[in-house]
Amino acid sequence: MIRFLKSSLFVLGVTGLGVASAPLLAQDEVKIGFIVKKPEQAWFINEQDAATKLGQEEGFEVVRLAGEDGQQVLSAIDNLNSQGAQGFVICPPDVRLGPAIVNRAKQYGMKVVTVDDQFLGADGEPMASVPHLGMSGYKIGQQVGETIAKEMKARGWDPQSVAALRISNNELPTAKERTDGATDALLEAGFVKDNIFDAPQQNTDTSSAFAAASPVLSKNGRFEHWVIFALNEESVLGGVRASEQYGLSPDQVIGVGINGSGAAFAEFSREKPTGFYGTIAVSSTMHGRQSAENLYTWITEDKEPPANTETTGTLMTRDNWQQVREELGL
Ligand code: FCA
Repeated sequence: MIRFLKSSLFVLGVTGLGVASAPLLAQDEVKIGFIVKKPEQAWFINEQDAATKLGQEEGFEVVRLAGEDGQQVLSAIDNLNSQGAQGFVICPPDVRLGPAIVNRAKQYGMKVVTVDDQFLGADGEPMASVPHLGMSGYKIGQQVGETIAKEMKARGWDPQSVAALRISNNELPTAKERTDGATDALLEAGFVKDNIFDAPQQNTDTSSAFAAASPVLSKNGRFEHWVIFALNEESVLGGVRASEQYGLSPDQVIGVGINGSGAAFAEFSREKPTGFYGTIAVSSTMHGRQSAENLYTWITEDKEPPANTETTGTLMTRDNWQQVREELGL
């Protein structure tokens, strides 16, 4: 703290400007929050780990917090303020909380960047004023659809015999982009449009996907083969578990997820293959590290991060998962 005061005064003396406009120096005590909507999911654990590691390397502190609903997010911000944090990275539990979160941060003079799920403004449009880093949802969705189509061909499935379980979350824009991308790629590859069935999930986790998938499978028992896709691998795994419970065998199911996190590694490590064929891996390490770095640079050098950074993915299957994991630093 003494160090902090000293260097702030130094900046004041040299520039003659008020404290508010003096950027912090890198050696000052910088503290940032990293708030995530699902702290128990491997994707978010890895993001927070990567941010913490960067902080250790560069000399700033990262406070890891859960924000599973609006109330919890607002108290997390209050908590960060009382600890003297200068800003936070957040993946919000509901993108429509954007304006409320930005207001609270402004009250405290904190900087905010979003990771993964971008805020929506009151007009329902993405809040371009908040720097964002996330996956390029539509393109990654297309990779999912192309992977499924290729595997259907490899297995020699007749398109008429195949149904798609589309586990959807249309309230969340990145989720809709991903499932739209997958749908378009499948249709382009000749998938039968009427054979696509929606299973709307309440949340972005395995149990909500399982609950959404089960009734759709039982209602459409006439199909011999199923493909499964969703916004992430946790949800595809929920669909795959539902297909097993319904009595489908792994060779009747092609599930392709998105993320490439511990949930997928555990599945690929099973002795026998399951209906979870693959996942489009994105680097959660890079997401956590880069978003924290962007915020840190903003705080210390007053350099606002790019408005929107879009990341890409790589197909990971049972055959190559360890290699892809290494390449992406996961
Ligand atoms: C959303 C999903 C996560 C992850 C992230 C990049 O937040 O819920 O699983 O895919 O986007």
